[in-house]
Amino acid sequence: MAAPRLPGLPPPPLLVLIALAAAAQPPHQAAFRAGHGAASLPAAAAAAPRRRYLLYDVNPPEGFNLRRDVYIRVASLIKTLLKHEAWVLVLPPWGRLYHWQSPDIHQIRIPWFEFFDVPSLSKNIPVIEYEEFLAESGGPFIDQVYVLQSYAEGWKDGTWEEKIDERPCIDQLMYSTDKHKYYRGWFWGYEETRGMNVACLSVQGSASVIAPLLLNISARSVMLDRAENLLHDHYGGKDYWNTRRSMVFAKHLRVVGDMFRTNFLNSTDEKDRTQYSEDWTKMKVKLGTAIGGPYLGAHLRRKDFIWGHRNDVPSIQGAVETIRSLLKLHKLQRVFIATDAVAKETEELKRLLPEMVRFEPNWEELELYKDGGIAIIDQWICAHARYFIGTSVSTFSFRIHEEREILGFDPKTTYNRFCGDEESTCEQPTHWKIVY
Ligand SMILES: Nc1nc2c(ncn2[C@@H]2O[C@H](COP(=O)(O)OP(=O)(O)OP(=O)(O)O)[C@@H](O)[C@H]2O)c(=O)[nH]1
Ligand SMILES: *[C@@H]1O[C@H](CO)[C@@H](O)[C@H](O)[C@H]1NC(C)=O
Ligand SMILES: *[C@@H]1O[C@H](CO)[C@@H](O)[C@H](O)[C@H]1NC(C)=O
Ligand SMILES: [Mg+2]
Repeated sequence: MAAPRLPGLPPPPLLVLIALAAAAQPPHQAAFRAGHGAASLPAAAAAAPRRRYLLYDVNPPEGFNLRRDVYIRVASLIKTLLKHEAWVLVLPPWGRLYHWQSPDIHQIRIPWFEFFDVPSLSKNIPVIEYEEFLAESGGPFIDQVYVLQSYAEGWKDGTWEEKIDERPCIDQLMYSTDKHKYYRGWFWGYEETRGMNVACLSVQGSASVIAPLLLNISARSVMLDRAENLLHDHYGGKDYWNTRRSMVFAKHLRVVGDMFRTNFLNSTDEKDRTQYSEDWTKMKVKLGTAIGGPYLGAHLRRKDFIWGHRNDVPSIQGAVETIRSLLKLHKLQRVFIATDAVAKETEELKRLLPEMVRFEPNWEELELYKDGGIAIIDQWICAHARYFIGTSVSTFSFRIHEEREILGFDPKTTYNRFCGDEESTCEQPTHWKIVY
């Protein structure tokens, strides 16, 4: 550590300096300073900075694409914390997602590098995988778990204010104590992980509303469960987009998608005028630059989106009619379809639209990339289409919109959705303009 020198004075002894630095800080921060001050001790002790760890999890039924959105909110909290202390975000392992239903493949404790490019994430905020946390922090213990919840009384007088308070737990606690008084529960499938303390926090507001509390406690590792209760600090702003841009898909998945584009859709970055850089911080493409491959990209969200007979989701026949008229309008011969439809529906699709193209993984590919990776490959191919049409209010479609915004497509080719067969107004998705 370079001792800060006061101008005109000889450097005071190091110990005095540490004491001075400590005195100027609130108690818990003083402890951290003392850690940093260990530079005067043997080198080994000083090697690892004593950083604090933020962990989080999301309500189990939430899907992959909403979870990607929660990451953006938590990242802005980390940015706020970093203004005061050294924190690192521990990436919550993927798994046990309701929609990942492919049988016989291991879909639990999946590290982030299987889906995202972790060095790219690191250019935005400090992140580590969960297994690195285990190694670095000294074991499977989380000092403090906070279960986030809303306020039992709702909004008082209907006026919105940002607030956070420790409160009794509203829902039944999903953690229970073992015979050593450690808390056991779902820690991303790591059964040996324990919580030392669990409490419930009622929260109303954006992610950074919790920062003062985190800076005021001594727990070195803190997990926020049900982190989707935090809202965006600033949805759609520069900070939002920086984090979103840093969420680069893992290269092996992009390569599979690109090979599929080349082999089946006559689409390459060069022909499509796609300007792509491996380094997201160097990418800033003017909207309208990318023209996309010679195909229509369509995301047809089915399953739970049709069970409720929602009126903003079309029948298969309705979707095919829309696809046919778009192919004609944009003079395209091919359509790439991403869908979670059941076999019966995809057969109907194939019958009505024999020329359609899908990414259909064989068993080896499915085992290798998993349901999450296959969904990313679908999204990547849709993101490179000349024209994209998605499903109303599907976060899967929203993530494709953002990807196309980053790639520099004309918004007219992106913010489109299918209309329900009987839908009268059919409002189209909002253009969330990228901010650099
Ligand atoms: N491969 C693939 N999977 C899909 C597609 N559409 C939906 N899925 C799967 O179904 C899931 C979508 O449902 P959810 O789990 O509810 O969550 P979500 O990802 O937040 O997205 P939405 O429900 O669409 O808002 C995705 O995460 C995928 O696993 C698709 O076009 N291709
Ligand atoms: C910080 O902690 C102290 C002691 O627990 C408490 O009295 C104080 O209200 C806390 N301040 C904030 C901002 O949370
Ligand atoms: C592929 O696209 C190029 C133009 O970008 C075109 O000249 C060529 O004929 C296309 N090939 C096929 C097989 O469609
Ligand atoms: Mg969903």
